[in-house]
Amino acid sequence: MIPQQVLDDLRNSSRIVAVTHIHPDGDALGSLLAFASIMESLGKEVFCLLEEPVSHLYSFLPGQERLSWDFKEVRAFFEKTGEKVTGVSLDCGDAWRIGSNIYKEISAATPFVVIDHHASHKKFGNSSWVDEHRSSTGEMLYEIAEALSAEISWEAAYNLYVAIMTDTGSFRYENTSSRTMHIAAELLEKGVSAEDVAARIYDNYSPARLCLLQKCLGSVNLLENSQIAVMTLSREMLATTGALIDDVENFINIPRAVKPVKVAMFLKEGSGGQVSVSLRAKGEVDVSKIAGLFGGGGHHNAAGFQINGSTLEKAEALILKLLRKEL
Ligand SMILES: [Mn+2]
Repeated sequence: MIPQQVLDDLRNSSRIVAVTHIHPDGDALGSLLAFASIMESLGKEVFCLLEEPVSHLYSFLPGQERLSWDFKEVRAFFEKTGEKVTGVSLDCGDAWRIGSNIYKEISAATPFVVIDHHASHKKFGNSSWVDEHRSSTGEMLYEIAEALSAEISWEAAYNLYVAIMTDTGSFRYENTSSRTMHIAAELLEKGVSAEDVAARIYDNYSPARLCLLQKCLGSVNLLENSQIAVMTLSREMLATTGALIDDVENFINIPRAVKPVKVAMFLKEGSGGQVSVSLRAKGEVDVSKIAGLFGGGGHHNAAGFQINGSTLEKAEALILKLLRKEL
């Protein structure tokens, strides 16, 4: 059930600043764009604010001219009239994941409405709908649109479909329910092509991305009788292939797909001793618990976090110690 306060806050707002999490994925961007379209169909004005430009992997999303990473523009939006601006956070499990720069820019937004499905969600905002059993924020927005009797345009349907498809690993993960499939079917009814979305998400490799994949796969180590797979990305691999950091999206699903693997870990070397860690699990291991120990978060089967002042080797040893206990 959608909390009444969330629906009331959305109904009563005429101007909205909508945000999502940093390093936005398909659910984050698809939800943000769909939300703007849905609310605009109700006559509301929506400003979609991001911390940085959209990854080239998602440059096909319809309506992305709505997105802005220009803080001057958002300040102008706040100043335009005396009217209050409602804040809406989509797919964000923790206030800090909105991004500290954005958080400052939107601090005047009130009320602040939160819609999310992360198991590790830490409550924030004035009203919220958080349901960890939902496949995606996109799935939740479909129901919000229905509850508000809003129109779902082709553009909104396309973006919601991207959101749901990417967060369910193409309707394969345990978060895929019969309701997820019903909603996906409704979106196809609105003219979205499942083939088109799948091709744009999965058949979109640049030659540099393939070279990077070769190097990342070359780094894979299977440990603990192949129950743990470790994959690493060094800064040198990026430099020599000419690929972009966004290109690593979905790489981790390959070691995860190895039958005996229960947890796949992907370590990415950043600058200044920063290591980003993605964990993907199958079955009982709860990787959001491990991510939580490092200040990160996510879902039972997919989580991430960062370690500062470390190296790939040190970070790997540290996490392996924790993972072995969970097997
Ligand atoms: Mn999501």
